[in-house]
Order: sequence, then C-alpha cells, then structure tokens
Amino acid sequence: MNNKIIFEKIIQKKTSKNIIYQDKQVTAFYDIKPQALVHFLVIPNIYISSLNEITKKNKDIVGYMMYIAIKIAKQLKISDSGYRIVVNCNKNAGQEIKYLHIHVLGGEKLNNIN
Ligand code: D5M
Repeated sequence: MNNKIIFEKIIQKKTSKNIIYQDKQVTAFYDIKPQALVHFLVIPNIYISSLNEITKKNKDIVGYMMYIAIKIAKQLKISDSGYRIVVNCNKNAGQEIKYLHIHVLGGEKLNNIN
C-alpha cells in the first residue's frame, strides 16, 4: 500500500490527534516516532511526493512550509535555543513516507550531523 495515505488521513483529521496547526495550504503535526524532545512535521495539503516533484509552478509551497515551521518553532519556544529542519528525499536519505514533509527537531541539544 502506498504510505502517502497515512498523511492524507491526517490532513482529513481521520487519524491523528496530534495536529498542531492547519490552514488551507499546510498541516503540521507531531511526529509519531520523535527523534528529539520536540519533533513535528509540516506537510502541504496538496499531494507532492518528494522534493523532486517541486516545479516552477508549485515552488512557493516550500517557502510557505518553512515559514509555518519557523512560526510553530517560535510558538513552541524552541527557537531561541535552536532547532533543525530536515527534508529527506528518496531512499538514500531514508524517506519512508512518499509525501513531502519537513521535519522540525529541537527542544534539546541535537547531535551534530556534519
Ligand atoms: O519520515 C517519516 C516520518 O513520519 C517518521 O519520522 C515517522 C513519521 N510518521 C509516520 N507515520 C506517522 C503518523 N501516523 N503520525 C505522525 N508521524 C508519523 P521520513 O523522512 O519519511 O523518514
């Protein structure tokens, strides 16, 4: 089964009770397998499978997803101490869910990745 359905159900509010924010364009919710004290995801409401499907036509959604991610990070008070934004694209990066999503991780000291 295509696992994008998991995120589609969250947008339709059929599964997750963990929605933090939703508007016409994006939905944000807590990650089910948190890798930091605070770990949430931001997704577009319109289906885009990965960063590779970003085009001239739909590119504005990426900036908007980032804007909302930052806004929520501030609301959750993880912005001053710092946070990390990650987007996995396809198998080498370990993208499990084939539905574009931004990870936002913070609330504690994160391991260096570079
Ligand atoms: O990250 C996919 C992420 O999606 C991973 O951190 C778990 C999370 N996930 C999977 N199912 C759910 C539900 N139902 N609610 C919340 N979070 C979920 P990737 O970048 O694809 O590896």
